[in-house]
Amino acid sequence: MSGETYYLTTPIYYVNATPHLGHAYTTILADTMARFQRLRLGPERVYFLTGTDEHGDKVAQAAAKAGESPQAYADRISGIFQETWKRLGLTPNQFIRTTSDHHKRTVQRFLQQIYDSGDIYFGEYGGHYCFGCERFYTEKELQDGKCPDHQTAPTFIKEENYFFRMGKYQSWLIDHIHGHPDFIRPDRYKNEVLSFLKDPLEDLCISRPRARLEWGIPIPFDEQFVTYVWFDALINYISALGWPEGEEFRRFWPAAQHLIAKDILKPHAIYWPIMLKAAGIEPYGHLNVHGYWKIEEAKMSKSLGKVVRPLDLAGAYGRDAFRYFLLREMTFGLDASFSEEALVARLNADLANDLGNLYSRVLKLIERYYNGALSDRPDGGGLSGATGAAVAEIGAAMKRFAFSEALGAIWDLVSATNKYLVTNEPWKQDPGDARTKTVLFTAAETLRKMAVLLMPFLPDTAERMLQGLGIDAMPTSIGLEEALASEVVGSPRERRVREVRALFPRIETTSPKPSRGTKEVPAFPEAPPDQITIEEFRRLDLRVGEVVEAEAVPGSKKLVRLRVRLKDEERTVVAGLREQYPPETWPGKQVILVANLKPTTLMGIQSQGMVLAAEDDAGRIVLLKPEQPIPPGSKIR
Ligand code: ME8
Repeated sequence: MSGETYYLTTPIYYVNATPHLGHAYTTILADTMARFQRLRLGPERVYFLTGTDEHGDKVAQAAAKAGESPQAYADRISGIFQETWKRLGLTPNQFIRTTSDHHKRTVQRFLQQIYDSGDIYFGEYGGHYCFGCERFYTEKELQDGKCPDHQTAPTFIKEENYFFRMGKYQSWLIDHIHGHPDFIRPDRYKNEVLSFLKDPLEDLCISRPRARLEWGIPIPFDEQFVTYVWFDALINYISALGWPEGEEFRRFWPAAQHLIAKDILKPHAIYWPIMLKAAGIEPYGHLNVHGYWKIEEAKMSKSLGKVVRPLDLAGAYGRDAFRYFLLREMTFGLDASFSEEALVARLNADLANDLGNLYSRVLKLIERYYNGALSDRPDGGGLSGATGAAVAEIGAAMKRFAFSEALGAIWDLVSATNKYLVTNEPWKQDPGDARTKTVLFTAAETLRKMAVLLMPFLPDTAERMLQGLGIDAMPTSIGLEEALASEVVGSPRERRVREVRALFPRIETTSPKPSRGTKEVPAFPEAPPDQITIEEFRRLDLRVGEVVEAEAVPGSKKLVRLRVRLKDEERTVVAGLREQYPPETWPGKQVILVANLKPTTLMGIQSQGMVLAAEDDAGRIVLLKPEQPIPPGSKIR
């Protein structure tokens, strides 16, 4: 294998706000790509960087508003970003912070170098400054005299500053973009940049007087000034790798790819390549630009009060379901609309129905027919054409960051497998027939390959699928094709299944929201506030469940994690009843479960329902159970 490496970065996010859907989206895309490349090239050849952007006016103002020092404030918000990525299961190799000493030294070194080579000069500038964007606008760029992004009037500021000679490199940049057709992709963004470059490029003001802004990296050759936040921030992409001498810089920089949204195209497509050129560093390989998530057609932003919190969504629906929706719903490069209804619809249709049912169906048949072990089957290749097609399509799509297409290719394989089963109907055949065994073995083998293909996209689900198929060792550094074929990921000659748990619970959508533009219709006939109508009561899906296993939740005195069987599915339920009912007392018990409770995460475990108990005035708690045993799943009316 060649020495191919892969270096992928996300923007470093401002710490003036906590993570929202947009931040989560870019970081999840990058994580998916990093996992994909790790599978393809081996983990040691891949480097995935994210982090936080902590200097500048915006952050200084947010800190002042919060009544904290800028550093304490940046520490706190950066910590929330790091914790959020951890809880979403994201796997960056490094989380960089621009207030780290290493980064500050690198920025100063970079500045000194281009100052020494004559690309920075001192001068006076008067211009329209937008504090929200932290930059000057030309008359032409303003819309009705206002900042086009913030819709606020800029402040006219005249001051002395340091300037970077960007204009000098304009024709070099235009030539570079023409010479490397996918330097900026998709094409619409390349065209936008080229059209911007038709006008002469102004030099970039790269300092801010300390008298006006303290919160920045001091300019090494003039202590009266700090560095403009964008000039500081962009350098993170090389300071993280230890530029100039770092071994990681040498290995990974030649394979650099940036991932951003369209809002920060200009600094990445224009300032950054020119900064690199001026410092004698090769330009990055590709700038990959995605569109914007909109909520009800509005641009999502804190100021508009439309913020979607990634952890709330991942907690409610599961982090893989959240991840799946984001990856699948947005065509790379274009905008998309976010709604919780659309997320639930995809979860029910694609995950619970198509993939989840296929998986449960195959594993249950193998369990029922062969006690879970299907061995020495001659040929598991009945779907190898469809699998090969999926692998090829995924590889091609991922080269273009077409995540949605890559998932589409996996779902084509899911459909092909479902169709194969419907055609062969193993559930109607004699388990002893060689053909029945071949069909089920082929389906199980395809599920195994599907799980490997899903690893970058739905990592938790892929792991559960492989475990259900009796495979514990996850493939790592063996290449995608090898991972599919490999004995490392379970011997293709034998397929054992373990307990079958539903991969995704279906989310019941009993009260569809009224469509936009219509008057809100009350969902139920009105009742006095302390009473409920029979219709309201019927919305509760109360079921009898049977506890199959129970264990204490580590780190909690009260919580116990239960596996509760309903008719033909199992749920994980976290109950706060451990003090009254220790884990060993649960197995075999019948309980009453609120089965359509919105899932919620407790101590990192998703709870899919609630067990009912009664409490007397003295606080004594007893569990409710059916008066006589009744089949699990029975409905309570
Ligand atoms: O611009 N849809 O930080 P930032 C999709 N610190 N992605 C979105 C989004 C949306 N509605 N909103 C935000 C900065 N994003 C600078 C970057 S890099 C050297 C410095 C994502 O916190 C998207 O990745 O404003 C976008 O580019 C980024 O967040 C902007 O994050």
